[in-house]
Amino acid sequence: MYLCLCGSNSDSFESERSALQLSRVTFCVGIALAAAAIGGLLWLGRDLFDRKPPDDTPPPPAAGPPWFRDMTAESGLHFTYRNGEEAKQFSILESLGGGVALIDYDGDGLLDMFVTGGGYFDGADKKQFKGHPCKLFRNRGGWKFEDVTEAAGLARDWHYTHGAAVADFDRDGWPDLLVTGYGRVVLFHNEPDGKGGRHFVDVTAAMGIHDTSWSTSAGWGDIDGDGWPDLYVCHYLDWSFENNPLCKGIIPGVEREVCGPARFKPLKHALYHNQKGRAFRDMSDAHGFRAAGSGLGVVLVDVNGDGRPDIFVGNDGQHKFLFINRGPGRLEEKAFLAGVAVDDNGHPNASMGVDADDYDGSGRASLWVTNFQHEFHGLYGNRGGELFDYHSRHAGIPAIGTNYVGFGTGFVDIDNDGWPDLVAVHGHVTLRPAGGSTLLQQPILLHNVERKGQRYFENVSKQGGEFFGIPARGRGVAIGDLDNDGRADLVVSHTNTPVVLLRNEAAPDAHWIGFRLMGHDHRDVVGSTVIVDLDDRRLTRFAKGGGSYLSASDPRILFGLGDKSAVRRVTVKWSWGETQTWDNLRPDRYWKLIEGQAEAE
Ligand SMILES: [Ca+2]
Ligand SMILES: [Ca+2]
Ligand SMILES: [Ca+2]
Ligand SMILES: [Ca+2]
Repeated sequence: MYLCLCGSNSDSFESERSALQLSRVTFCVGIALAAAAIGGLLWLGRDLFDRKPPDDTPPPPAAGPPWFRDMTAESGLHFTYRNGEEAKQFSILESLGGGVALIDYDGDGLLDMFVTGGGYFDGADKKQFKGHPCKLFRNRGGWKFEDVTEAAGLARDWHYTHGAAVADFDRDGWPDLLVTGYGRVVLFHNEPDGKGGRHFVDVTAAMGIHDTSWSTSAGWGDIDGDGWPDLYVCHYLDWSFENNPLCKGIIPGVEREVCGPARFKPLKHALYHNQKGRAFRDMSDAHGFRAAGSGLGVVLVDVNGDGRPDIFVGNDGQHKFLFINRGPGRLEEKAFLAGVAVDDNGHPNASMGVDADDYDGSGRASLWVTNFQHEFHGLYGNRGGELFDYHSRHAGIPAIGTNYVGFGTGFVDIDNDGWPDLVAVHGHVTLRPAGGSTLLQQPILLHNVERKGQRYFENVSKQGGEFFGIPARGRGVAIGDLDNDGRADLVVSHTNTPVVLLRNEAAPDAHWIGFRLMGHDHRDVVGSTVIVDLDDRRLTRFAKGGGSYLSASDPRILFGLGDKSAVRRVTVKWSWGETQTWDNLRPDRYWKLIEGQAEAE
C-alpha cells in the first residue's frame, strides 16, 4: 500500500521525496499499522512513537593521528569514472556511477584493482551509448600500482559500465571477473597469457550469458550446493531514450533535472545457475522471484546459520528482498516476515549499498543498507529465528542527519578492536538538490563503541583523515588489505572525480588474524562462517558474495583482536559442508584454511 505513495506524480527525485515526506506525516500511523500487519510479531511490542528527531550533532574532534592516509597521488593509480553528463541528457543512467573490484588476478598475494569507466552519449543527437575504458591496475607492492589493462586483455570496446564482481566460476583456482552496466554483462575468464602472466578472455557468449538489461551490482555464491558459484545480477529500471521523460527540478526555475526512479518500471533480477563452469542459465523463474525490483545492492551471506548462503537485495524506493535458501533449487523471499523489507515507518527506503556482519557479538549476520535523503541508513539487527529488528535509531545512526544519499559501504573493523565499524560514501543523484542537501557530500566513518551496555555507532569521520572532510559524489567502495599488514584499506570510486586509495593507519599495535578459506577442489565458500575464540571473547565473521555497491572487496576474512594475542581456536562452518577447527594459530598473519585439511598453511 505504501508503494503507491512512492509512485507519486512528482517529477524528480527531490519532489518524490518531498511528496513522500508529506505523505509520511499524514499516513504515518496507518503505514506503521499496515507494516505491523505484514511484518507480524516482529513489530509487536515496539514503541513506534518513541521518535527523537535526528540531532545532526557534528562529529567529535579528531583525537590522535588520522586513521586513513590518502595514497592516491603517489600510488600511480590515476583514474576517473565518467558519467557523460556533459551531453546534458539528464538521464537517470548518469546517476549510478561506478565501482571497484579487488582481485589478485596474477596470484602473487597482492590484491590488484579493476575499476569501471562509465560512459558517454555520442552521435548528432547524443543518444548513442559509448563506454569509457575500464582499467586494471596491478599491485606492485609498496603502494605502487601499474596500469596493466592492455597486457591483461582488457583494452577493448566497453559498454556503459557500472559494477564488477569476482569469483572463480570454473574452479581452476584463478579469480574471474564480471562487469555490469547498461545493456550488457561481460564475463571474463582469467587465463595464462602464454608469456608467464595472466590475462582475461571474454567468455560471455560461450558461457550462454546474454543479459541486455540494465545491470548494477552483482554477487556470486553457490546457491544450490553443487560447488559451483552461481550469479545474482541486480537489474534496475526500464529507462531508455525511448522512455526518457522530461523531469523538472523541485527548485523553482530548474527546468530539467534527473528523473527519479518512480518514473520507471523496476526490472526482474537475474539468477544465473552455473552449470559446472561450462554454461550459465537464468533460473529466476524457477526460483519464483516474486517481484521485480529497482536493484542496486546485493550481498550473499548465511543469515540463519544453516550453512546455506542467503541473498539480501537493496532496491531503490521499493521494498528490499531477503531470499532464504531452503536447499537446492529453493529460495524463499522473506523480507517482510523477517522485518528487513522496509524501515520502522513502514517505508521502503531508496536503498543503495548493502553489507552484513556480526556488529554486536551475537554470532549472527546483521544487515546494513545505505539509503536516501530524508531517510536513515538501515541497520537490521539479526535476532535469530530469521527475525531482524530495525536498529538504526538505537545504534545512533540518526546522528549523522538525513541529508545524505548513501552508496558504497561496508562493515570494516578499522581499528582492529574486534568490533566491526562502518564506512559509507555519499553524493546526491540530482544536480540541484533541495531540502538542505547538496550534490557533493562527505563520506562518513562510524565507530562501533559500547554505550549503556549496547553497541552504538559513533561518528568519527573527523578521525578518518582529510578524505573524510571533502564532499564528493561517492559511489563504489571496495574494502581490502592492499599491503597485507592486517589493516583493511579502502578504494573509493567517484562520479567525475578520481578514484581514491586510502591506507588504513589506525591502531598499529592491535593484533589481528586473517584467513583465506579454500573450498575442496576450489569449490565456492560463500555462506561459510568463521568463528575465532579468544580466552574471553568469541568473534564471528562471514564469507560473503557481493556487498557494498557496484564493487568487490577482499575475499579474505580479517579479525581484529585488539590487545589479545592468543587465538585459542578457529572454527569454520563450511557452507554446504562440515565444521572444522584449528587450535592455537599464531596471530598477526594470514592463514590458508583448506577444507578437509587438518593443518593451516
Ligand atoms: Ca596481484
Ligand atoms: Ca542460510
Ligand atoms: Ca572497530
Ligand atoms: Ca592494509
